[in-house]
Amino acid sequence: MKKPLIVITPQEKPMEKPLDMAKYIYTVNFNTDRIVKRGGIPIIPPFLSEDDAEKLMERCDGLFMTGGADVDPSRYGEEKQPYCAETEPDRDASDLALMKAAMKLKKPIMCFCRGSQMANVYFGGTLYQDLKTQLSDEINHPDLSNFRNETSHSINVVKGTPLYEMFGQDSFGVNSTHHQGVKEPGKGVKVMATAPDGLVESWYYDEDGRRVRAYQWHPELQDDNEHNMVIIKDFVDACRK
Ligand SMILES: [Mn+2]
Repeated sequence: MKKPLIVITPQEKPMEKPLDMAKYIYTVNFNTDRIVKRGGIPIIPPFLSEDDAEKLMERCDGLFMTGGADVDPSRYGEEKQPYCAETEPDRDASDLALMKAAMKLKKPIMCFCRGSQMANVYFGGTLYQDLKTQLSDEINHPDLSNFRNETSHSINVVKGTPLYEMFGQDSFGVNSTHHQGVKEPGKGVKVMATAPDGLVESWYYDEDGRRVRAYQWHPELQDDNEHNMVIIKDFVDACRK
């Protein structure tokens, strides 16, 4: 069976504090491990120019847009507010270059957390810079109490979407470690699931043979969970085609 080569978007390396470095390695290991377990071969490049992003994507089979820092609000035409956290402009540029290349070359794309936000911005959408300030505090989306691996809140799945077809369930639980989220969906972005406060928790894009699946939670951190195993396998299988 073909083993797809999957590009994982890199994070900025926080070299200043040992704890940040430990967190960085921890996150990288989770992302690569899940791809290996579902039958793919992960590749983490450094930040890339548009030209090199396209040359790399030509040789690979799919793109995994990972979690991380806040997207710079200038990318969606807003001023950065005090409640927006630290941004990584170099990472935004590299992520967008890889996204553009994968879209052009029609390679499947899977997005988790920040990846889902970045991809929505790619399609011209906007983000909440802080959910508690701008949407509601009904749900504790930035739930850091559970070490990322337990269910934080439920989601309502939209019938007729790929996520509904995957499980045939109206609702299930997800983890939640984000303080930002999709405000206005971009062009072609279709909502697959929402949180009880109405926030978009999952969306997809299927046009002209292009395939994007986006999830606001962290399936890679809750890998023994029946839903998350299938979500990652679904992507790796799509990259194999
Ligand atoms: Mn959430």
